[in-house]
Amino acid sequence: MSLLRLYLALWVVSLFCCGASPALAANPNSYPSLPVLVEPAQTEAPAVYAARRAALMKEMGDGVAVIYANGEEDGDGYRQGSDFYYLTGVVEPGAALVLAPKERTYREFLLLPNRDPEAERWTGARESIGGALRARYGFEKIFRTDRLLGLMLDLASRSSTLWQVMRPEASAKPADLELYSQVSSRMPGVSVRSLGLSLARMRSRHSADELALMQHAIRISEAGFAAAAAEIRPGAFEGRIEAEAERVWKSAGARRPAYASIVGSGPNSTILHYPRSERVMADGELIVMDMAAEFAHYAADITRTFPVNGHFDADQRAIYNLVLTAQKVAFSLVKPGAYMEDIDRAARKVITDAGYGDYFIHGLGHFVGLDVHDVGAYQEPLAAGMVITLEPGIYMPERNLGVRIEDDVLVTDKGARYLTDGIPREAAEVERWLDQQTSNRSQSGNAR
Ligand SMILES: [Mn+2]
Repeated sequence: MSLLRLYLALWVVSLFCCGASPALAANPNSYPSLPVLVEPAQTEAPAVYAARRAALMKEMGDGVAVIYANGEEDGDGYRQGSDFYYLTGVVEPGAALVLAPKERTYREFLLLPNRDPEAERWTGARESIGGALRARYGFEKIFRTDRLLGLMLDLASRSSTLWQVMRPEASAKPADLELYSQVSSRMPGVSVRSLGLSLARMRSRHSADELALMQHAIRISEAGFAAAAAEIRPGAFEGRIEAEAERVWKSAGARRPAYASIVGSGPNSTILHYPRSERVMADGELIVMDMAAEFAHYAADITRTFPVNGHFDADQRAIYNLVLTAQKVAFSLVKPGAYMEDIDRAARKVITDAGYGDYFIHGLGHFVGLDVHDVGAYQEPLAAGMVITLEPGIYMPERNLGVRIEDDVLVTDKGARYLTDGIPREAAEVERWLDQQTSNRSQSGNAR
């Protein structure tokens, strides 16, 4: 725990000393202090998750809910499902959470898969159920998952509403509904009801500690951009830009990129999710970099578009400024009570009025949080504590010219604030900053 904090402190200090990003150094107030994190999973204190479970149980009122862990393996290991993680902080695969607010004494149950000593030789030892594990996870009742159906039947016999809390997926029958139909096939009279957007609404309104983690994810992402920018030049390989950024994030404690990095130069700048990063960039082109880190489970989401040779030509500058203007108009509208739809429409109007409406082919933005495309009530008014992206873009394949500018914006009590204020957006500042990153590289003797 203390080691991690020491590490983070050293990292922040090193950032100031090396002048990697003057914008950051000029703005020390933008470093909220991080919550105490529990290594190695980088979770918060058990009480934080207990309070979230209590809030959700208040919404339920009665009945029973199961929330499955629902995580996925990717190249960087197991990533816990965000609903389950938000409510437990537990990062083990195969787990489930059961909530039963009407019970007299024990209202929440954590279920973990059986131990498997042979598998644990390969993937690491798991703890036995006991006092130590209960204290660490903040649950008085921890069972094995083979007891799940029996537990559900017992709880539902006293309070017969089964709540669907997790957002249903389009692709398959959700695991919770599958379990609920097993319960109802054994026990007549139970009903399944949806809590709708309750958990999504909770997740989208971030606490101060969550915002500190997201701000940190953004700061290390920005440091990655600074390192990557020093490598941008005619003849450079797209993959080198991606590798530099990811190296910096991982060195700073990020487990993984928040999403597959998109680094596209020239014609690739017009491909929204260009996945390959294998082209050699040329003089006179633009490079779009949509890449950011995940830190302690929280995502950042940042896109910058830079000129490969360090200077925008007149055409590029005009398109760039148009996209930037659309983003500024959008930002000016972000405040509690505003609707995403209206902000999208206003930004789109800027681009459409200039004659480029057909080249802005995606939505303006989305919530960011535990997931990069986070849950939230998109049709409801914005509220303080929410973080959204503003990412207008223009993509013209016939001119090999794509521009996207994406920032993460916090809805505050009165308006909004850019959380991603560590990398410049104005074209002239971008050019100066690129020049600075390149000379930092030569001075530090890293030129290769
Ligand atoms: Mn985005």
